[in-house]
Amino acid sequence: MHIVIVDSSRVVLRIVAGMLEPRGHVVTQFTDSAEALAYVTDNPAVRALITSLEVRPLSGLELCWSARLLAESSRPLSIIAMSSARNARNLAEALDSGADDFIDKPPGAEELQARLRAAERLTTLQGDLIRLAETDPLTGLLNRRAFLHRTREAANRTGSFGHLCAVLLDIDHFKRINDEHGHDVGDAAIKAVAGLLESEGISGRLGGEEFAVVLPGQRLTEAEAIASRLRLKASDLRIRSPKGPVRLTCSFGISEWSEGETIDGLLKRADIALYEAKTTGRNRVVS
Ligand code: GH3
Ligand code: MG
Ligand code: MG
Ligand code: MG
Repeated sequence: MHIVIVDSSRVVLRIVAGMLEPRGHVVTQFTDSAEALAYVTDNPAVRALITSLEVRPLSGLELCWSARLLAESSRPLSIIAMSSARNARNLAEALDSGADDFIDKPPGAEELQARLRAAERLTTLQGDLIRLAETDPLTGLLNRRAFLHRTREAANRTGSFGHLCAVLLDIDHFKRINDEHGHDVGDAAIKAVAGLLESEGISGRLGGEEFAVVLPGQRLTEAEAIASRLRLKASDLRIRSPKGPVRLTCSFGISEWSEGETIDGLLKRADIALYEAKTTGRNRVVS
């Protein structure tokens, strides 16, 4: 596990790290609690935060609370408070501030390792549940809800001066593929198109054979270039079927976000563009 430990004393940090590193854990040490929070925020691979209650500039309780907010935004993270003054009040305050567990400072090696094994069981389960809740099982892309959530987060980060575009795409005459080749070949077609999108921005399956890609940091012309490339790649696909390779095309609609617009509004405009692509002949990109 990647573990962050926070204490005002380098000696304590070294002692705790010395209990964890030989067990294969990756340990990052901080004496400054604000720096620790920034690091945990920026590094999603961190699975456990062990913080002394006696730290600065954020108090240990404040750090627990901020870390709890991270953990609640779909992030598997175990928070363990540590204090040399272990009493019922400290313990209750730490747990009420978002800590999952409480240990003595300095902890006993055996106890610390056992508590981390318990923490690891929970964060692994939490990670599995988050993945299940966010993923479309057929394609492995984000499902609609997770896609919208990530897109809103990206728009919040983009602010007034940044760019962000949405691309909606839909397989053309998909019903024919299902009708002529069966549902399994239809599913394979959906997976193949999804495979083209995996590496592009924030990509999700909105439903059926309709997908969306949100491209943070991209202007309209860049999004158009990406969609044109995807359009060609889709028309190059050959889906295996008992009757021989099946070909398909996709239609694309693009919109560019401007600050103040809702994500629903942005996607609605991309959908109108997609509709135009469908009604003007399909296998095209409209923005
Ligand atoms: P258009 O070019 O206008 O998009 O035509 P279309 O035939 O693709 O039209 P439409 O979007 O209405 O058809 C979608 C079909 O996709 C209807 C539904 O039966 C099928 N479908 C939805 N989800 C799945 C799925 O998970 N697997 C398969 N095989 N088919 C699905
Ligand atoms: Mg349709
Ligand atoms: Mg379709
Ligand atoms: Mg459709």
